Amino acid sequence: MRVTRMSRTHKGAAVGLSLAALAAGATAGAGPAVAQPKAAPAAAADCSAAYRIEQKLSTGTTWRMCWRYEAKSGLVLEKVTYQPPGETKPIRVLTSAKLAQIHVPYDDGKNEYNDITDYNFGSGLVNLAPAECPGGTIKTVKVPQAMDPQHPDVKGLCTTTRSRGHAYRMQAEGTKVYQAQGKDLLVYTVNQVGWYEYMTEWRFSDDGTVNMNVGATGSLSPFDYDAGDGRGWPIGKGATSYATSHSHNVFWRLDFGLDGSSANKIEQYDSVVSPPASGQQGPTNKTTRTPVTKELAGDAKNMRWWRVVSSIGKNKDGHARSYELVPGATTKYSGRGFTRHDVYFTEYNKCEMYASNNPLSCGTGHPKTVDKWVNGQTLKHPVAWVNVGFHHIARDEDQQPMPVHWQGFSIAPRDVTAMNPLTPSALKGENGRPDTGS
Ligand SMILES: [Cu+2]
Repeated sequence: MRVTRMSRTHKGAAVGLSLAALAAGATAGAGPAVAQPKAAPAAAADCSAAYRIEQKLSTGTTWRMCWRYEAKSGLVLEKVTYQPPGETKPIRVLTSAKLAQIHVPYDDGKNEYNDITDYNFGSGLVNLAPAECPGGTIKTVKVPQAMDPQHPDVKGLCTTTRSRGHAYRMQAEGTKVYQAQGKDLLVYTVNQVGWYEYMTEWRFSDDGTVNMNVGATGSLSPFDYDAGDGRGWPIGKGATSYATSHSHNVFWRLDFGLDGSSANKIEQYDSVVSPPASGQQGPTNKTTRTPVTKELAGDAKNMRWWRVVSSIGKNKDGHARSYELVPGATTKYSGRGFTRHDVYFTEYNKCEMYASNNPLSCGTGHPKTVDKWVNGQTLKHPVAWVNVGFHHIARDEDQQPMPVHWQGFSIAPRDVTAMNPLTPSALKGENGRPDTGS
């Protein structure tokens, strides 16, 4: 019921709770053993069955991972591996992946929230009805510092599969069509923070792509309806209720571990288009690779991208395996230092866990925000922090409930396998320069 919900504007007491959380340290929740899909024992992820997520998709790709749950970030996925058809062993992608902050500054300057660190986002895990996890399994999570301490066990972690449309299509000679319908493993939770409910969704595709998104739904805060000119939008009758505009700046922390090694390399690519030189038919485009050897606060740009490269693993073509960061739509918020950049690569430090208001004790004078952790260290074990912003100017449709608005990004395999991992057997010979038979 709405009346039982706490508004963040009334939630000062929750800060006290989060201090208690700090003292206790992040604790993993335990869920009861849940039936898992069968797997070859040798390939199972290195965690007990209750914390294992393993799914072989109908297209032949298996994703495996371990999960744990903490009071701040909520769901943490660890030891994530990808095994497409034709690979004899799981390929490690991520050592650890989680939300690292949801920063919500209101446009009138009156409120600014760090939901993950200051409002124990993870503790707000809610029960999912079976219909919210169609075809899947809802795991029980023991929630640290649960909102209702009498009931810390929450049926709140859904794992299921979903079709994603065409994985590929190719017209061959005659009437033959090669086509496949792609499948995803979905892992998600819903966490309540004030009047908002955030869906944290991880989508593992059979082609090796991982999509991570946060969806915001629930209700607009009823205490923020008097925004002045340029700071809000009228959403009730006439011009009486001006919902205050605000940003949702979401940070993810990805600790890659390609091929099981933390010693990944970072590369930045930039392409520059030039008009046709004399005698040339068209414009040209030159792509430059820049190794990122030291910590970086990166800004997205047209024709710029980054990848994380394995230092030990190669695919069967002899190319170094890598994962590319694929940006999602973002609206960068310039109000704080840590929101001013789209991606950060920092050297791993076990006490640097949250992008802002980092509550862990890193020693005297250690900064609390990710931007300040970029201070020239050589990257030996890089951690990627991705910042995706959404400026929410409310609209009439936001009542009621508020439709889910999504923000996020992807990581896509680049040379992890020598060919399309879903290649049909008839096309397995088509790798590289075509054999013209001459
Ligand atoms: Cu919003």
